[in-house]
Amino acid sequence: MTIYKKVNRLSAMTIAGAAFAVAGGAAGANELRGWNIHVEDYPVSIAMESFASEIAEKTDGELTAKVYHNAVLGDQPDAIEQVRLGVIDFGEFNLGPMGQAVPETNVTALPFIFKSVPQMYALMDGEVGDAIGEGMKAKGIVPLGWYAAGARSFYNSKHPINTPADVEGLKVRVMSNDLFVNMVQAMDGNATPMAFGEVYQSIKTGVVDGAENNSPSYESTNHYEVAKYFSLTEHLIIPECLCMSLKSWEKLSEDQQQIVMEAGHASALMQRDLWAEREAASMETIEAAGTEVNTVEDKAPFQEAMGPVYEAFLQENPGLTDLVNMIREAD
Ligand code: BDP
Repeated sequence: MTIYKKVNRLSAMTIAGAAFAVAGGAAGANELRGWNIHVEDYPVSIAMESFASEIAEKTDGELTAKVYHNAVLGDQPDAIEQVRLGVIDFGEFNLGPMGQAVPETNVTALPFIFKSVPQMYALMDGEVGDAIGEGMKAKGIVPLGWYAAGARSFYNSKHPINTPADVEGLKVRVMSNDLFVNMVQAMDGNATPMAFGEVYQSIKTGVVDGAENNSPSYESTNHYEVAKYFSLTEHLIIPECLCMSLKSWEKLSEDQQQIVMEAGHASALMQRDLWAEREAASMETIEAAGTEVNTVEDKAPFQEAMGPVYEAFLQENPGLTDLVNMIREAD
């Protein structure tokens, strides 16, 4: 762990402590605390700030919100638990790591389940999103808006990936969820779940050979400096969510709930626009830096390799078969 990371953790503890101290007194009792993993100029971060400003403005300062960027309030799986417990009031999460707590969100983390990013938005804005949202609420998380995270692709320091055989033997960092371990193992790679903030150093020192992510995250974390082969497998299209703790939500008045929900929706629309811009800018940055980007002409062998991942998932979660089919059969 780097010194930077340690300082970050210390300041996280100080911030958390200060927030509790303030919450104990009268002033600031209505300040919501929000978790974010990304750097401040990231599309998610800008949209979350806009969400926070809109809440303060529309409630005339009765309710305020502060966003803590760079994962200073902890790693993603912990933060999801903290939101469920009401210790953190809101956060912007990827539905992949959320799968450990909310089985329904795992459906969106199945490789190649969505046909394209626009299809994912359309389905999440309809019945599929509603069903997943219900699952989240049952576990103490209220979705306020579905954010974009593009498609995830593999990158590594060894060689371009064109076929599943190119993943064989590679040590690949994945987000925390058994589904992603199974996904890499299905191609005979070695998967290592690890916190996002530790990936740069781990690739640099050879603990892992690479990871997988969308281009904005590959760029904003500087992973392209240490893993120069970026192969557009686009194997995961996982939505993200701005969401609130049910416990915090229940403490709001009806008017405040409406304001928060509307601000969440508005911030999601903003984030999707910012996302499209950032994806283009990130591709330019990484290409200018000498990254070797390759398109994958034939994705069918990757999709076929995922057969056992689906089989195991449906066997363990028979209750989610209809939801899986609803997505697979959608145009
Ligand atoms: C990014 C997601 C973030 C994840 C991260 C990761 O926005 O929520 O934590 O990937 O790979 O794209 O851990």
